[in-house]
Amino acid sequence: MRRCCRAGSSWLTTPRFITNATTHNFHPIFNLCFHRNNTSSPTASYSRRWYNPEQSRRCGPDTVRHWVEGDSLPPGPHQAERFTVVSYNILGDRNVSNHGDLYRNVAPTYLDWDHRRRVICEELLGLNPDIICLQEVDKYYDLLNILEKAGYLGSYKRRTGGSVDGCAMFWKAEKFLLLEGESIEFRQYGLRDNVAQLSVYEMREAQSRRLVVGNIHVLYNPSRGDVKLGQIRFLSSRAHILSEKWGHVPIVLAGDYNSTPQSPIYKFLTSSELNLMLHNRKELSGQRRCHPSQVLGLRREKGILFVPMDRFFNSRWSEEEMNVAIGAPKCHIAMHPLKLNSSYAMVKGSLTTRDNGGEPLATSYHSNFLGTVDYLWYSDGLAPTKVLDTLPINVLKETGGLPCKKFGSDHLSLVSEFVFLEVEGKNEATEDRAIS
Ligand code: KL2
Repeated sequence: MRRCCRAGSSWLTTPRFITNATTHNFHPIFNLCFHRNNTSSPTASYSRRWYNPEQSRRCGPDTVRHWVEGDSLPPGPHQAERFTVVSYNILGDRNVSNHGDLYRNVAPTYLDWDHRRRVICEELLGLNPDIICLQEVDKYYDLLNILEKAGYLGSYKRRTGGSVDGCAMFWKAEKFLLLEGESIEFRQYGLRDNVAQLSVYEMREAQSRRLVVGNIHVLYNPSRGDVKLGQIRFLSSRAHILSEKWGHVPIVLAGDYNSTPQSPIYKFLTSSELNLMLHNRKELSGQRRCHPSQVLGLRREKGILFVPMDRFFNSRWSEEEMNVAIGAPKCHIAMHPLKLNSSYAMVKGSLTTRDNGGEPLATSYHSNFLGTVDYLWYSDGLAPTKVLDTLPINVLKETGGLPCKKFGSDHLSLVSEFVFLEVEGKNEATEDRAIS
């Protein structure tokens, strides 16, 4: 039985968080943990004609996120072997200016990097996670400066090409030792300028507990599902190789997959394979169905009569696109080697925040998109014990768009606690082989 977490839980910052949640006051937890003396609030004047101070005011008390606990596990040695992971697309500062039209409902103060950096770091430090996976990082050293004072080490991989942002991972030095780190430049495999990171960690207090963590920001282009599939396939395959190398260790894959829970790409992630002949290559990611006016029911889908024809004509795959998606010639089935579950889907939350499959209704909101693209995937050998629920659509709607006063990005952070499980057949010999 799953339940919403209330005061009295023993985990990390939870009791304070829940206490504050119930009093609808988000600030004290952050003040306790970070910038104790920083009481500053945004002071810029709101002069742009579209800014609605009423909307911004409402981005306050309602935007409380609640912890949801998963099925309780029988007591055992694994109780101590828990860790928390955050996946967070923090919205690159350069992307704010490059895609200004997406944030026309947002007060300029809330788009300002100094403000966003403060809010993002307060949130992260308040959560006190063991591993942080960020995407769209273009001010890595700003974040490292703050996070290393809180005991984190970090690694960064910038995208190739003209982009200035990339992926960053931070981990608690006192909790995890980095055994191996790898970064992936998808360009090297003809898969665009996106990047990903993979790290192998060992728990300092339980050295038999090792973990592979991946962090990816998948290509945005809604039409190029073939490239998205190729990138995800490649990341899974590298994660699998690292997992085998270090003794069949469990895997967490965090990131922004630029694909929705209703999409064929999501199905590919959960079922480990996808028959491409059954899908329109331009509709693999589901992104096109997430315009806020569609999601909020303000507008009917345009040209609905023509959709079937459109799908028919676009469903043909060229040999090259098949190759990009699958990585092997003359094959229609894309495959990846992992057995993955999504932590939010496995720890069901409030019906106001989740879809039928348990995924958040939205992890990202701006003028052109309201939906879910971020995930925390995990393999056998782990179980999610709690997740930080996202926000109901009506609450997001009231913000008028992200970022807002309390949330420093156009995405929400995803946060999950995991526990290591005993895996049948795991023995010392396997571990010894991995070390040698
Ligand atoms: O969807 V994102 O935002 O994960 O939140 O990933 C990309 C988009 C990010 C990096 O490429 O920049 C955003 N329209 C809207 N957003 C865009 C576009 C676009 N044409 N191009 C890039 N992004």
